[in-house]
Amino acid sequence: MTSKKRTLGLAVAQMGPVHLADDRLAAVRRMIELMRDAKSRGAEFVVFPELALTTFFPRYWMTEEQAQERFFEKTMPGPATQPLFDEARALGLGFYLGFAELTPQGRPFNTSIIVGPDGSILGKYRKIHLPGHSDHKPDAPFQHLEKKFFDVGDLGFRVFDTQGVRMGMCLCNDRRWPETYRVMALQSAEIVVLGYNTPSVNIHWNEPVHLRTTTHLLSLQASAYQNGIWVAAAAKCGAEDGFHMIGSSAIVAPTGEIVARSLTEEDEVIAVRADLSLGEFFREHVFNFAKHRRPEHYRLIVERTGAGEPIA
Ligand code: ING
Repeated sequence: MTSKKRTLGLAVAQMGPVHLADDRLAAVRRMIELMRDAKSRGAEFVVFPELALTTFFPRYWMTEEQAQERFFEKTMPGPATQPLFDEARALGLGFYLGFAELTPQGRPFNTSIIVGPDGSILGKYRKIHLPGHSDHKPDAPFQHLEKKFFDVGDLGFRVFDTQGVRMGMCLCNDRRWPETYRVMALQSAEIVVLGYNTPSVNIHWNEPVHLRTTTHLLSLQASAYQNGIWVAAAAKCGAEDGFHMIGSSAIVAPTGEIVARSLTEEDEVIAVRADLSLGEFFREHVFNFAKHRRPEHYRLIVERTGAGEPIA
């Protein structure tokens, strides 16, 4: 049985370092160049990184007020980001963008949006799995203060219809948690897009550097296969003011295979024509949720937060 081919020109726009001295306009200018490059490769949708407009500021100790003043967006689009929306509309491109959001009520979130090819914001997501810590670790080589600077996301994991596909989104650490993708696959997601900023060095233990890339790709590949979805992940990477973050931006097919991967740790576009019917085969057979799942045996996943005693 062959499904009618449905495809989407899917690109990931990896970004190299954004330094403390770089302002949003410099980042947006780079992103506009990446959009044009993606368009020239047949892209219809482009994925940008997490916190794409600024340096990864959770690595620095400061007050919440200082962070919000310098690194958060009070409006989206705002004066600095409007040119990105204008360019996307001119090129007829949809896109995903990660940024730090300060709501009108003063709540801080690590946020991403999906924007349609007409420049309208179709969906918003606020990061749920916040890694790191909220206390100052003066002896650490750098901080990872996402639990200090951001509230836990309050919008859940949702799926949006855009450009003829069912698209879900998440952010960085979310990609390591299987629940993230399963909740969106249960909403019939066909593609999950995400951005990330992943330090090469683990401040908690001397984790071998290669493991960061291994676990990053493993998370994408396993989740794509186990949910019959495409996964597209965009890094902001390279050494930001000397603090290195991994690249390995990738587009993964529902087979779990990496079909495109970045070669550099700089601004770089990778692009594929994603065959959405590929996911249908896996969701129809191996991972036919309706036919094979048994939620009555999965209750612990929702009832327990941490690991506890074996059930009697
Ligand atoms: N960064 C890292 C990430 O999840 C991390 C933090 C790395 C946590 C490795 C655990 C292991 O890729 C962000 N921003 O979430």
